Amino acid sequence: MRLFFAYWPSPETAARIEPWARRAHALYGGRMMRTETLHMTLAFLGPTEPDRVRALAHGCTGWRLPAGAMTLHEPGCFARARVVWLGPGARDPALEWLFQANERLWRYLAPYGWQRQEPVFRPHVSLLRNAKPGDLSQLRGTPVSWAPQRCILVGSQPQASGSRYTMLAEVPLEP
Ligand code: 2AM
Repeated sequence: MRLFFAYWPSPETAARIEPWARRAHALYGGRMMRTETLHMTLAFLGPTEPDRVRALAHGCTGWRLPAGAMTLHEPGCFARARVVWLGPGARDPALEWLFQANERLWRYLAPYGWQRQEPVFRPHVSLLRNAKPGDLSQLRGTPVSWAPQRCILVGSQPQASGSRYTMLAEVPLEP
């Protein structure tokens, strides 16, 4: 099973992101993320053996991650991966807590044998997969305010219709 940690939106927040996904789908095609699977990955760990999954699912419940607020309003894409996403603006102020959460998570992970894989953290919520991203300035919508309340350790199993996600554990957030 592949593992990742992600901030998981409430159903209400996910419902406010969903219109962005619909509009993106009309513009760029591909496969829309289902509303209940929308998330912001903080750390992707990749394929992991069951023993390590169990140890991590137990250990991470004793961690603490920063909490804060952001506004999702800037569309972006990973053209080669054919992903279209929505993120906080790259230059938005007051996002330090989010980058600190990412840093702290990788520090917690080091004793478990994981090192940061991507050099740069690009906070985003994927909207489409297998898309053909075009002019992103056409993708507009209502900004979505989001103060994440949950950080989840997720197991992902690839399937023909898209990955199946299992929530394995929850990392407490700072009050
Ligand atoms: P993405 O949405 O930008 O594709 C589960 O696959 C989650 O982990 C997704 O949110 C995905 O980001 C993220 N992820 C980060 N790096 C990944 C990688 N190398 N392979 C698969 N997923 C990755």
